[in-house]
Amino acid sequence: MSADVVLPVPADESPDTEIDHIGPSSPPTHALAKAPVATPQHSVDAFVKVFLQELNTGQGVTLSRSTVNDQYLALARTVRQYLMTRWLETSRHYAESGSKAIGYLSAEYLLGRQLGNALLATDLGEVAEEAMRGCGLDLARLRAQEVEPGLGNGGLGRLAACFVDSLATMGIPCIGYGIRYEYGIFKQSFVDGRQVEQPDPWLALGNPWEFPHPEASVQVNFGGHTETYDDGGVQRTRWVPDWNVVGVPYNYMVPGYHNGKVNTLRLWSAKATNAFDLALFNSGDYPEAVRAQTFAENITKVLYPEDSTPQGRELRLQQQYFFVACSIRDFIERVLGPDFDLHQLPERIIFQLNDTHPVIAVPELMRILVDERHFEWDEAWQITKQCFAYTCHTLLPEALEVWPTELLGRLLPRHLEIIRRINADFLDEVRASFPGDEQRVRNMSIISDDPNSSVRMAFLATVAGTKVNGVAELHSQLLADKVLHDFDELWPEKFTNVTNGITPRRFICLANPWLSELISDTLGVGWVTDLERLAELEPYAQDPDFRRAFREVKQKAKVHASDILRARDGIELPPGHLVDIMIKRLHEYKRQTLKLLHVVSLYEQVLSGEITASQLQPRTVIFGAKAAPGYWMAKEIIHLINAVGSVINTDPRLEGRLKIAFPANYNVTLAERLIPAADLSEQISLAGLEASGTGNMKLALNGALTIGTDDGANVEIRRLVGDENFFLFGLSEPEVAALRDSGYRPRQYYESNPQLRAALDLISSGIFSNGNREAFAPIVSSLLNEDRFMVLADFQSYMEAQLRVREAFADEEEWTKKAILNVARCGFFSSDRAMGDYLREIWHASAI
Ligand code: 26V
Repeated sequence: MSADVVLPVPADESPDTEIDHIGPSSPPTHALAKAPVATPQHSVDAFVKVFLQELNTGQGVTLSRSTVNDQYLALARTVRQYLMTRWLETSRHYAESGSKAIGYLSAEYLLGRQLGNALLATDLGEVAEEAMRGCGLDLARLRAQEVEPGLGNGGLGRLAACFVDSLATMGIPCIGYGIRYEYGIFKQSFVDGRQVEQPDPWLALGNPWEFPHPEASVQVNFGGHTETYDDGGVQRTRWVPDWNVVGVPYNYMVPGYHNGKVNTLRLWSAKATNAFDLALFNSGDYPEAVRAQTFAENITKVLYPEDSTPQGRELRLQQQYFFVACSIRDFIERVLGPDFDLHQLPERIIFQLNDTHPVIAVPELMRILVDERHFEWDEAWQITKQCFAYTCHTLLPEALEVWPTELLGRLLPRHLEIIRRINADFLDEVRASFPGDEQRVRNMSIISDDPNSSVRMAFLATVAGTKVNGVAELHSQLLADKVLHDFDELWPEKFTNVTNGITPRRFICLANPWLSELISDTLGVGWVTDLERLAELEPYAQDPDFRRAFREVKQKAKVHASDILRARDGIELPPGHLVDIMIKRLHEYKRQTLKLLHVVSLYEQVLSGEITASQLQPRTVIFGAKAAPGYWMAKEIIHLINAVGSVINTDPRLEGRLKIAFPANYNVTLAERLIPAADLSEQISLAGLEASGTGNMKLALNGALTIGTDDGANVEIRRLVGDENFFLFGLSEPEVAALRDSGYRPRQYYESNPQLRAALDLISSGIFSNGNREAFAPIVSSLLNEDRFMVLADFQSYMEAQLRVREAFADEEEWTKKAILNVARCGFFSSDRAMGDYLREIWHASAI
């Protein structure tokens, strides 16, 4: 890899640093190390010195006049300096080794805050804390100033962030490629209980973690037509585009944990090209020139929500092509260099396609090889096939991307031609393997004709990828058996599973310092990079002292979460409550309504006198969820959760024993605060629909017990932690399929289950809507009439499982044992393990 990733070099002459407000430990006057790229020493004095220098020369302020934002920026730049040398060295080392790299192509990275992670990776937490104290500042306050980069929607984006963290920690050469959205996932607030979206201008206060490299910009073309020409007797095709933009790379550091390695995340930002502006400007149409510029820069303006509107779709395809075109060009021409022989490309790179979003990279590489580098088609295809692997992250049919050929052909005419040829060759292969089976040929065609001609991106990825993987065992099996069944029959060896994982650095060390300390005191520190070592905690489940310590950890986390919720949302977490957490995107298949029906039913049972309030296990149910702005039903469900919350939270008949807390704007930072406080983890999707889930892993690793269906990675969690430490309920995937086939009639459940009927009737009664009986009718009627996700079918089983939870929680010692065993048995869910699986099974690469 070229050493183009590092820019600033700490000054070797220290400027005048100011020394007011520093307290007892004034910075010494000795200068920084004289080497041009030096790592400052790990001493408090040295740290303070660099910090003040950054404040003075970076922000242009003195400490006494600085704002919290100035202080945060200076601190971030200080920590950054400690990573610089390592970044340079890592890049140089990778480049010199000539080894195979991973190009992780992802339209989303949900990174979370950077400062804490950088301090953790460099082991500078205590130094920074003391240094800030010495300056009269509070590290926690400065950390809170950071706006997290919310460049993702949910699990898929967070997974990408966990994966690049693990690869850096394992010393694997990887560049994460993606999009530098100017606005990330919207900010959510509630007005009268309804979701309101505001833009997320995360860059507004400055971003100390990025390094723009305009000199490494890449031109990206769009539109126009193709033409053939004669090249000394060889017929070739060229693309004659009619507009273009420039992609500017912004590099981000991805620090490995305590290993001196820093990998690169390279996010692309779109800018108008000069030529583009000039042509219009010269035509005398200035407003049009400005409009054109805005148009170009719109490409990376905003992150798309999961279910974008048709108007947004064209822009989304532009985003996809934009970032993969930049990334492939960058890797081939800047990382490998212009003289590299592309016959050897598969020895140097494997591009992992994070879902179908980057799949247009496949025809782009073919175009480069065939049209620009004049490879024979077959040879180009042999190379291309080895350079890609595809991860599928869903089973929902509506989430499998297709692009109308009309749109694709208009935006990327040459790519559509290439896709057609790939498809034609592929269908010949299908015909050869299954002679006479034209129905199969139609079913497998990358280009479908029903109802309109469109390109099925998952099929293209499957045809091109060396491997296709799902993200948990059940998901991978359903992919091979159902969604991509025909492909599995043709190429069974292509299909594999890699169960997701999460990084223990962010989701245990950073999020839960109390648990981390207990584990490290018990086992030593090795578990952070070898999470299976948590198994050594298992015997401690029998140790009453350890159990007490474990409960104290949970208690501290609850107090901390409670402080955060009070300050952030004015929410009180009553002490002594079971903390029951459901945090994930709002989607009908995830069934937040089922959780809500449980709460409403308990309320109804108290109102009707079936139980007394004193029989309730004191419990606070915490929801965290954003709904896609265009997903009407999801937004109605948010409204209902808030409406139920505002009634039950203030009804004295419940004696404060049942509460709903729904903090707005759930994001990675809030997840880090809530997860350690959880007693119960809600993983209640309809079986067969949650590809994996990763919140389930984070919660279990922080000592929450799961109530869940046999879905996604819950299956593996339950197998590992044991039936007795997991609250299973609900239909299994085959049962769901059978019920669907036999004709599911939700109303029957309503009619035959008095508790369910009473809960739904209570919602319809208007009690949660000031007497308005119509307010939530669409939700109730969708449950009664369609219930696509079988909430009513699973209600009874869920209620029974919740009774088992209640009973188990009443026995504090037994509950603690179960919680400890969850932690001890979930080491498998480290993203380090997941990366190991990818490296062995898919990438055939290793640490260097
Ligand atoms: C996409 C769409 C698009 C259109 C309509 C609604 C809809 C709903 C869901 C999606 C899912 C996008 C892909 C995704 O985020 N999948 C998640 O990936 C996680 C990481 O593998 C995994 O843990 C989650 O189970 C899976 O939902």
